[in-house]
Amino acid sequence: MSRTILVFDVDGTLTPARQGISPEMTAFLAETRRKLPLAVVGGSDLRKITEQLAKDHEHLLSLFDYVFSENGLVGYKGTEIYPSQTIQSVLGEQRLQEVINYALRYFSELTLPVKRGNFIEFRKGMLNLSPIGRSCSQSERDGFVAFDNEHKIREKFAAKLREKFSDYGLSFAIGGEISVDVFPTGWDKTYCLKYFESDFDTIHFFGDRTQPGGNDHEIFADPRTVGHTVKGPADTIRQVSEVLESLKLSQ
Ligand code: M1P
Repeated sequence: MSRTILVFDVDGTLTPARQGISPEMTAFLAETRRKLPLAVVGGSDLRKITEQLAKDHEHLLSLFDYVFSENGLVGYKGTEIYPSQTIQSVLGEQRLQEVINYALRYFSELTLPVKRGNFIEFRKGMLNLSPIGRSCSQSERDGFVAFDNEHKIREKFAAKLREKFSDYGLSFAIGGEISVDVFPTGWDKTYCLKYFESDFDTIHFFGDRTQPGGNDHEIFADPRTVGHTVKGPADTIRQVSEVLESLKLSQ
């Protein structure tokens, strides 16, 4: 049998956006892992992914063969951590500040139903820019999602960023619901593939934001993967079950 691995996005794939995993999904993954190795690759930082999928860091690492946060900039094989890089080391402080200052200016001119705090989250391999602010409540988040669907706040913002910083070697991806991720081009989710591509003949990837501009697009479209677009956790279970059946691995 060929060596196959299943790789999962987090938000909208294993869990509802920014929410916890269900007991049903946890049990399904455990059962699936008895048949095939599993990896997870989220756009969020490790703290958020841990909160969503597990009791704590050690528990998270025990659930998957590979765990990647920030698209793979922070990665583990079992409990072994891979070396990582930083966005500031690649972009340089001056350019980094230009992007930050532009985003803050742009946000200062937006009027939204509500604005809260933590507009810029500085991570190891990316900036996460949120017009409403990451400290909004769940109901404020839901309100922003509806407003953004109607007024395309993030699409317009990401388009401006792409235009303004076209020669900075940066990518601007709409991953979740209230923010835009900014990272050096190539530091999308394909970044994690280098750690295990040579160990597997077939890499199935499951994600919800697979359209161009979404943060699952590059890994979904990559020739090294078989991409699956899912509509949410229940659809993930359905599509994984189909893959297991096709491999004659279902019960
Ligand atoms: O995993 C998808 C995204 O999750 C969060 O998005 P938001 O808070 O906008 O719903 C962020 O952590 C983002 O970086 C990530 O891509």
